Amino acid sequence: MMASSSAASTGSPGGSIPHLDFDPFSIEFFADPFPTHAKLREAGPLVYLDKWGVYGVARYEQVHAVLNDPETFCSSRGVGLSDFAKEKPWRPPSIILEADPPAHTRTRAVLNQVLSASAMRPLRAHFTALAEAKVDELLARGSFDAIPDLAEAYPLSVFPDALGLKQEGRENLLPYASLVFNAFGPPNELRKEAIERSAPHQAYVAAQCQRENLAPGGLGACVHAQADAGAITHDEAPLLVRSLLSAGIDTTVNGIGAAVYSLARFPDQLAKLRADPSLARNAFEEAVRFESPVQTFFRTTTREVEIGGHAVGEGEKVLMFLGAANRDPRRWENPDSYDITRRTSGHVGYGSGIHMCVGQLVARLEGEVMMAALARKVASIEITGEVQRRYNNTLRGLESLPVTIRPA
Ligand code: 8QM
Repeated sequence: MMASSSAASTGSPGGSIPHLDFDPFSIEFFADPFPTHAKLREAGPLVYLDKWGVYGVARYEQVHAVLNDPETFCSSRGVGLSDFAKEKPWRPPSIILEADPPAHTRTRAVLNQVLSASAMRPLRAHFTALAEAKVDELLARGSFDAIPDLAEAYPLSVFPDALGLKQEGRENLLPYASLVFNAFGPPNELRKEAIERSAPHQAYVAAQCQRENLAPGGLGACVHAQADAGAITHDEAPLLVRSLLSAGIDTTVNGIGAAVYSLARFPDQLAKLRADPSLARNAFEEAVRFESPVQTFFRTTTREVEIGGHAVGEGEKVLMFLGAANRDPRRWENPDSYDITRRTSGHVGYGSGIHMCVGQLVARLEGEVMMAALARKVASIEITGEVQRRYNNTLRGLESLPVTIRPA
């Protein structure tokens, strides 16, 4: 990465804004983002990324501040690079993610209810049983690929059923999610190829959002029931179900993948978890901080604003490096160590403020029960082959993690 010193002066009190010319959506960066994250944080509280003509924040303080000022840093112009005020979105915008108050307040309230703590209670026993069954099955095999066979297989075994999806067509779920997260990025190969191939995945998702395709009693049906209750209109319900299909699977796949990869790399932490399985929930949370499966999001400025002592105009895109904030040494002690006993609260892996992950209780439930099953049943996780990374404009995770596990 190179930082040019020919930054244009803004005349703001902090001096000139550092201009950086690296591509935060390149394969080289995705392969090892951490040295560049450090340079981004050290360059200053605000940088300008020449490659895409956007501002960037990588320090915890500024990322947190941007996330918690939704009036100034709006979502309704898109949370990817594309500015919906200037470009047509690739799909009808999400009515929760890509919305601002007051519109957001109403849709958020609905998903808050559908995904509330009381909605989790009836799911817990089944999610636990399937996590235990998955670990038993994998122990019987001994050697397997922890990405398809665990990180993907487990969420796919619980979440689509919880939603009430029919069996047919579920192979579209991961490709659709991968598309959604690639589409937040710039018009690079990852985004263009994903959109080119997207028609069948979009058609599948659109159909599954309809009430007649959602099993009674499931989370999808609950969203439609909220329309009966008058909280949203009947045409909004399918779009909110679409949000669950967009954000509900690949995120937990990469969260669980991060947790298993972390336990495999840091056997002392697996030992701690085995000694005290009540650490399961925090072990998952720490993996979300440590790997930050959702690496970045944008906001768009609604007015002139100061960030880190620099003036930023209206209508500018600001890229938030959640993964860099989650390892900012200004905020975290030993940020680069995976420590399952750390106080993880305040990490921005689920965002912060009014848009903070509405599905976080589902994610934590899946993560916790899988970590608890591993804690109770598995003595060791050994990486036995080449670890391959999966590249996506927003998601950080692996394509392949060959492991051998031994029973406790
Ligand atoms: C990312 O479609 C949506 O509403 C939606 C899509 C992606 C996300 C969230 C919501 C943050 C997990």
